[in-house]
Amino acid sequence: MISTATIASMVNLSRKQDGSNDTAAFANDVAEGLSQEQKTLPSRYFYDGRGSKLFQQIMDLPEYYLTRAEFEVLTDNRQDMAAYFSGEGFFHMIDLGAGDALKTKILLRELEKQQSMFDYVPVDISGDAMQQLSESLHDELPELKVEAVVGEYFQALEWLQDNKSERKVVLFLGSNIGNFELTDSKAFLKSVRSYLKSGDRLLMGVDLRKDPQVILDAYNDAAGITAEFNLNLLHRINRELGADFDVNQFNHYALYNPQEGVMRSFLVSKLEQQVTIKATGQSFSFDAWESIHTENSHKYTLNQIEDLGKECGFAIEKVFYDSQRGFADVLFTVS
Ligand code: AVI
Repeated sequence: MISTATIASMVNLSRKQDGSNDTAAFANDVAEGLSQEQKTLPSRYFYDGRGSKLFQQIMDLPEYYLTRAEFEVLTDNRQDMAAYFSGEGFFHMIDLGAGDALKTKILLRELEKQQSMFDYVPVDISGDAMQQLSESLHDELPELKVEAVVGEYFQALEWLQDNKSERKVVLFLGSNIGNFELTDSKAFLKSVRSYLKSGDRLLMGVDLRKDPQVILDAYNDAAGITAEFNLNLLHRINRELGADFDVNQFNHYALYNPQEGVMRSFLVSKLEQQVTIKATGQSFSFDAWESIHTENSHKYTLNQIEDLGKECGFAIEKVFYDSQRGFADVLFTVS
């Protein structure tokens, strides 16, 4: 194994390193969510080690069209995209939530092929993921300058503001915007915009409205992987917060509302039961068939995306679709 120092620089902005208490924040969020009338748990806690592995499996499922569709968009349009990015000289390519960057690598290879002048700044909350990505890029694209950032999106953008004055191309792929509430997606995009200036760009992956059955199947797969992914949240609370959820007594339930364009996921208690969480010293009661709301995945029309961008200071430069027109990577300039 190669040490990171020799292959790429890695900046760690994560709160973990200064000893601050991530478990306490998790415990607070869980207690707050379960105290509400409609119980809720934040979907960002899906991604512990097991949850991330389950999400990798989801992306390979026949029903989960999103990842394949975006692969197709990036593969079919890579030359065009690279030309938009590199037309005006050197830039930093900032990949928010990079993970294993399998999709971004399509663009990285093309940019290298076109001899574009850029460096790559993957950002992810997982230090392990950034270490592995730095190593794999060193093997696959040894010429590429990589500066991985471990931290939250906004910590990373703040850091970029202080450290990188050159042109920026921000990637926010994979329909991650869809997991935000509308107010949060506006706040997020406005914040990204505040770190950009004229000539900078944002490429954002969005899942578009389509046959409701296709969407429903994607979040309720026959193999039950999405159910495991959703239920893993309870396993994580048991493990990390000393809770006693009987996970077998909860069902995964996914529901798509075509009027709102929102896929909602729930965990439903099969019976009346009580759960105790040691970390907070609290107990929570569940009625039979009471639900915990765990995730929203928004599906958009292009008009909605255009309006959302406009409100946040972005103008659409180009929309890249997959062949089914069910998924788009939207290229924005700052307006
Ligand atoms: C990460 N995110 C875009 C996925 C989605 O489609 O909302 C998470 C996911 N949840 C269930 N399946 C996949």
